[in-house]
Amino acid sequence: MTEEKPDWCPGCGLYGIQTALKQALSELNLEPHKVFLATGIGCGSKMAHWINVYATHTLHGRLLPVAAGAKLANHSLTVIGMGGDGDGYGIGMGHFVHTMRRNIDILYLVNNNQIYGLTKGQASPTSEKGMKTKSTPFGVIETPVNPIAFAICSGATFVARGFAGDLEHLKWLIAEGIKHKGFSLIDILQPCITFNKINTFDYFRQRVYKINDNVGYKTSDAEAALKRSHEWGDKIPIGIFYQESREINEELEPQLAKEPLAYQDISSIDVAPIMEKFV
Ligand SMILES: Cc1ncc(C[n+]2csc(CCOP(=O)(O)OP(=O)(O)O)c2C)c(N)n1
Repeated sequence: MTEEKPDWCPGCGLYGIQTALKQALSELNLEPHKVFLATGIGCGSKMAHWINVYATHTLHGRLLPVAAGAKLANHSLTVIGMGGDGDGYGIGMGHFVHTMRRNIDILYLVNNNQIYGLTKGQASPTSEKGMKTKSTPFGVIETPVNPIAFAICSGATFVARGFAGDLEHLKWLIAEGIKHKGFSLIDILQPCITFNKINTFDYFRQRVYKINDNVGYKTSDAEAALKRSHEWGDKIPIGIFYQESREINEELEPQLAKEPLAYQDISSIDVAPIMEKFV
């Protein structure tokens, strides 16, 4: 963390995400040195500089391999990844699917503003069809990625959607995501007040509703969650869509059973033959 203050546009949804994240970490009493945050490249990815935890600002679309590597090196850490929809659902999509199916115990926050913010307003994989942007002056022609449906089908064991305009709910989701053992995705509806004039705070305030308030909704039912994930229009569901308990990658790796790799004594290992071979 630096002494600098966030340079996000005044009114950006990222301030809400930052507050909810800080409050969740503090309510869980997680000490800063026990948390590692890996971010990609984008407006939201600058979060690495403005939260008092260990953090690395990685490359565009590459935060998940870094987060997974950190978790495997020291699985006693709480590891969080954060990046934009362009970062995670575009260039980073390959990493996204493989980290989910491995079920590595990390929380992945996607600040989904449905636009490329940092590079000033090009269409992203979640921009709505027909949306006019700097890169699509006649409107987006592709069908947007549905991250919730994709995550449910790819092996994520905690799949949720939050809204940057509902801090209490988002804080709760983040805390649940951290407590969940396994890969957690929280796709966060994040209005970009400068480059996305469609999906605004008002747009979401009129549409979002909380699925977990519905007593009949079961987060263990993957088929129901998948069906719900396709709801996007006059009503937009937020909350925990799906949650299951499955063995995590760290439990299946025999080398990690004894203790975190970072703490294992390697003084008796003779590295000379390896050095001879490669150097
Ligand atoms: C390999 C690579 N390709 C492209 C870029 C340029 N670039 C930087 S951020 C960005 C997209 C930002 O959008 P998003 O990931 O949705 O994050 P946001 O800024 O909206 O938070 C792009 C294309 C880059 N830095 N590195």
